[in-house]
Amino acid sequence: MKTTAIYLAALLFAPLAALCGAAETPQPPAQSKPLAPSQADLANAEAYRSKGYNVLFIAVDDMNDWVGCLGGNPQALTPNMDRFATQQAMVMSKAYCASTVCGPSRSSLLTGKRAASTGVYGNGQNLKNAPKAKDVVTLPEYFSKHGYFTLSAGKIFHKHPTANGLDEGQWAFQEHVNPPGGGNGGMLWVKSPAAADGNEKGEEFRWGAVKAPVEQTKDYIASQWAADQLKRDFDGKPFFLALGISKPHLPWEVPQEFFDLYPLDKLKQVEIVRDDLDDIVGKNGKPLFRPDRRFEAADSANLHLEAQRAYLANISYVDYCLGVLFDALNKSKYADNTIVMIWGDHGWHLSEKMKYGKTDLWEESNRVPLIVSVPGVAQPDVKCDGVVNLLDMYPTLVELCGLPANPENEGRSFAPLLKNPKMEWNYPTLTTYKYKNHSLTDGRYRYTWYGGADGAEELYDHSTDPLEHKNIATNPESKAIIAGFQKYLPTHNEPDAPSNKLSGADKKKMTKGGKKGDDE
Ligand SMILES: [Ca+2]
Ligand SMILES: [Ca+2]
Repeated sequence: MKTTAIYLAALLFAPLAALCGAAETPQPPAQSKPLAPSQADLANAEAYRSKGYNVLFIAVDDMNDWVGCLGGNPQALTPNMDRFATQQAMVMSKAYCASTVCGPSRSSLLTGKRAASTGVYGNGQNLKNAPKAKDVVTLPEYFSKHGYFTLSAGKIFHKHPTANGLDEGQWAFQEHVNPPGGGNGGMLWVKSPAAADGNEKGEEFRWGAVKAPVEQTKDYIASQWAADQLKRDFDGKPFFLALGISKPHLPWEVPQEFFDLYPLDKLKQVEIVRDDLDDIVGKNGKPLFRPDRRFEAADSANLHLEAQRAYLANISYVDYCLGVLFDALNKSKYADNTIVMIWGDHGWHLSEKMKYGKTDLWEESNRVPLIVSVPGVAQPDVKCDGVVNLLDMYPTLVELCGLPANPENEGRSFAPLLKNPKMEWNYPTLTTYKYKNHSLTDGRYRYTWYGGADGAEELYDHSTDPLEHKNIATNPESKAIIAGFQKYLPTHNEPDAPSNKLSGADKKKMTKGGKKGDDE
């Protein structure tokens, strides 16, 4: 295994140009290569399918598009994911989450149902308490039911406290582990704009360098655990192996060497457009949004650049951990018949729209990384512009693995796109945040309707305004475009599912056990 030092040295040689201003721009797929798989590829795919593909399902918590091959921030150093995309995988460059926070995003993609169908809209709603979700066969259970061996480590389902301890979706897998070890070993330094601002409420908005070497940190250990599973036989069954990576979720605490990849004096800050929120108004003409408290704290402490560097450092850390798994997969007997799906559960704002966080229905919160390897089917080194949703992963995996379609699935299999990334694919996709607030994109426009508020609207044209600065919803010529989108809004909006409720005694029991649910 490579040592961190060798890895970092390699990192620093090649992509330093990116840090010095020669920004890497995403390259279009090489035109000399055929974009559809050949007949031989398809025949191979059939052979694999008859054996049963394995599935490696990798969730990265709060990772937005600041990944080299996604182009969200050209300064991001992610050589392992980039190499994986170049050599083995297709990048779905217009992939969106079904909801913009962990809980409902994951509940949706794992049940295969929209938030508007289950009423699971927030992190405090366990799908097991939702009348419309509790009996749905989730993605891993469906694979288990059809002959797969299913196992997981880390956060796949959102975590919820219950009277019987922490529910982390362990019931959905034949094996679920939290690999032992994995801590910070104390902190070398920490920084928090909230503290600088005297704003204690923003306390969780912090970053710093941990003392532990990378090999002793949580995500490295989890990746190594997943790598080790690839030496197993699973009783001759195909496997569905799910790995949940915990960073770049706050707090942004990783070893110092990942911060060192981004010298502050070379780094470019995201441009802040101070009047960006002024054109998003309710029916009463008043602004719907104001700068969030994390933004205000970073702004008054002048820590935007350091915050953005910390997020980049965390993404490079994640990339390093995933490298361990990619190496192990390529050396394993499963290299040629394993589907890999790497996905982030929602996006993240880093000062855009004067916000640090997720939740709102803009491109930065809605767009997610989705990198897919299907040996023999999905041509590597291709960026596919078809609009897809994380909700679509369930039916896609079912189709690719040759399982019977699940009629309960509300997503659409994008297996055809993986086979032919240039095919016509005109399906606007939906992202929901809380009851009745929906956003749709068709790859050119984003339309958002705040039905949970007073019906305020936003419309952006990405062909001229990719950063969504100019809301054109009230322009007369937008009427027809908006009417076109409205056809795709859910016709049913399920009321909120019950919130997690614990008695005082239960809470005590949970605290004693040192385990609680995840707020974010
Ligand atoms: Ca998340
Ligand atoms: Ca604006």
